[in-house]
Amino acid sequence: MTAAPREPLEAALLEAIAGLTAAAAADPDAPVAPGLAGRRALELFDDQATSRALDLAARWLRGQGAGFYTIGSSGHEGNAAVAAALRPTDPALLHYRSGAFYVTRARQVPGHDPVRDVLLGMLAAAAEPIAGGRHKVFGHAGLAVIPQTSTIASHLPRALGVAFTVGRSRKLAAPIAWPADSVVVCSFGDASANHSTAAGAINTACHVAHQHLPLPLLLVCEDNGLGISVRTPKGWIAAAYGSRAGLRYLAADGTDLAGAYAAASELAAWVRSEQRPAFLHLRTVRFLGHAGTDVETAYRSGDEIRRDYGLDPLLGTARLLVERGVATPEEVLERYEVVRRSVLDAAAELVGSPTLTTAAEVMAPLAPRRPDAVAAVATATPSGDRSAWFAGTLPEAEGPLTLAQAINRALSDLLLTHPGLLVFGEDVAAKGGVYGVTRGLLKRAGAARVFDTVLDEQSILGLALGAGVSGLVPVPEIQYLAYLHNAEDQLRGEAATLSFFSNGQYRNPLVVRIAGYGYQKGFGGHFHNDDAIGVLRDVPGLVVASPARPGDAAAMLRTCVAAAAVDGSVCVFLEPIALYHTQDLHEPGDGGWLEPYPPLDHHVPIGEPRAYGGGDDLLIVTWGNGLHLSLRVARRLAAEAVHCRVLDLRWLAPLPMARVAEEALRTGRVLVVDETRRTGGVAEGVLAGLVDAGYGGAMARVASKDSLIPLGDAALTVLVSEDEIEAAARALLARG
Ligand SMILES: Cc1ncc(C[n+]2csc(CCOP(=O)(O)OP(=O)(O)O)c2C)c(N)n1
Ligand SMILES: [Mg+2]
Repeated sequence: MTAAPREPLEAALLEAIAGLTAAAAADPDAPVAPGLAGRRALELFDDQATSRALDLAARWLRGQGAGFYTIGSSGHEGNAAVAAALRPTDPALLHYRSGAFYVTRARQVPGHDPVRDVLLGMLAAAAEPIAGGRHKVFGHAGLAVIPQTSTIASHLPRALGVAFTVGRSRKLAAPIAWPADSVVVCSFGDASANHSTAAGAINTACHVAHQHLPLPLLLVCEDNGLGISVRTPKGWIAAAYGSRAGLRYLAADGTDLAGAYAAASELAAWVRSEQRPAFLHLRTVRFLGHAGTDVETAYRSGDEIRRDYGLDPLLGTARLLVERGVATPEEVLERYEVVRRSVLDAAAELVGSPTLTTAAEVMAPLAPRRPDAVAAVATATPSGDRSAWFAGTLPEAEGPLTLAQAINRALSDLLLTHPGLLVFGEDVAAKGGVYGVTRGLLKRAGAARVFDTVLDEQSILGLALGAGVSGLVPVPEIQYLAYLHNAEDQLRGEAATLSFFSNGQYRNPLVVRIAGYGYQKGFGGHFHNDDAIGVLRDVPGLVVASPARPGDAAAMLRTCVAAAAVDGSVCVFLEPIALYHTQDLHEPGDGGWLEPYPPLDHHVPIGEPRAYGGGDDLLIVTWGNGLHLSLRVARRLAAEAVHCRVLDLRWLAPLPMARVAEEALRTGRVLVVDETRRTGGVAEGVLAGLVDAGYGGAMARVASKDSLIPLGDAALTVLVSEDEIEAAARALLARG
């Protein structure tokens, strides 16, 4: 391998340091800034130089075809001061330019080697400590550094959630993963500060603080004035965040280690003692372009780029050390060279580290499933006094229940069983939900565990992500399926990826209840009857439960909560609104849809469908409202001696394909009844799955139209109807 080239940036730095004037030697234990001894400042210089050298190594490795990542931290090394002002147990969700923070944090804990950690990340090495070669990111389970995705600002809702959980932990009987006096630190760039995800999370932080609820959150905006090539207007970050109600703001110069340390220390101590959010505006520069591939001169003049060399944080720290007599210019230069050499040597040694080589290795941490352990938890007898909890009438003694009632009783039992379970969302507490599903839970479990949130689905899911990664079992509610869509990345991009990108070391146990689907009588319009779930079907590892019957709903909710607690599963629990209060199946007053509360030792394993009827003439595969429609059609056909078997999938991800294929082979005719859209609907998966399974019999589908849902009875023109199901069934039967 060729030697790493000297960057012009380095030449400028070395020359500037050499030009500093030495002062009389001072006691290294004397402070160079309040609370910062000279000796400590020297260590922080090493950390900053280490981070810089890692950027050089990244470019060098890339140039040799060995490395895969060149977004660096050069110019941002002032963030070492933020790490120095915090405890190594304070949960950190870091910007991708927080390399010096990471180095300083790692060196606060004996036995860590941040250089090796970061280099292994660049090399996509399987031994990399957080993502195991799946992603280049700052993260370490032993350092409370939670890894981030590449989606800028998407980590702020989770950071909000972690801070909320820390603040709430004193009121909960369940332990959390962090000390109760933690400060949660979350850093991001200046352009990212404008993203609606950031703006929403910061707004929610202010909203929480305004209510005097504890929220120990330190936001750090690393402001280099650029988002790739786009300039942040001068003064914008201060204008946007400098005077927000409930958010304390301090600005610091990232070139000035002493000043940055003083500001970070003041805010960290304040956030810790006051349990209120603060915003540290850390002004930085950005060296070496946005990434190794970015030709910065296309949008910045050479003069401007060179002018920034004077604002190099390493030069700032060198000046502090030299002026205070902690080191001579020669000693600083020597330290720089030692650090540089050791990092580049380590890089050369690590080239060729084993990488992931099989799909099985890659996918191992995606969604671990231990069904036996899940079953044990799902069917455990609730601890605590159920009789007192339910005020005398146990759900199993209530007689037949509706879907809404069954979910309500199950949530109640689960709140009793799992002290770390939280129920929250819009209108879930005092009102008990738009459809009464969470009615009474606030009174039973208390306001610390059942609470209304701000009207922002990204924040609702962010609170859940934060609670989950902190060791609780969040059960948030999204009021209507249509309103998941504006926050969906928190589920798809964040919750469902954490286990993968942390090699299973961090998890996001989560059961998000979503009321959805069409067929609501007398109430409607698209946004309350949305039936589009394609966006959930392709998220790797996501569990999608969709019960139709009351007994199933209670039992499946037990499973989802247990899977979240045991395996860290990310579960979506899709509830058909139109069936919430349905009582009858075939005739008015028959009560055919109601079911008793299932025995406590009963649950439904993930992926297990439910069969109705033993007919061999036709298999109808369906779920949700489609089950109600299909069972009615099946009865009409039975009157003509056509015997159907109706299979309720119950789980839409993973689809129970083995069982579907087995039942299909028995009948030789399959009709999939899909109440969601034709495109992206579940039927696509079922029919393709049957082909994959080698099924060669007849098959067909009916699905709702690729339409939005109109108001009133016109909705029925685009939703699957009993007539369509019956016609399709007859057509299949006619094929012989
Ligand atoms: C949601 C999203 N949109 C776009 C991108 C592509 N992108 C990556 S970094 C970046 C600029 C971020 O600028 P800033 O927040 O100021 O951070 P900096 O790189 O300057 O430190 C963009 C647009 C992304 N990663 N995520
Ligand atoms: Mg920027």
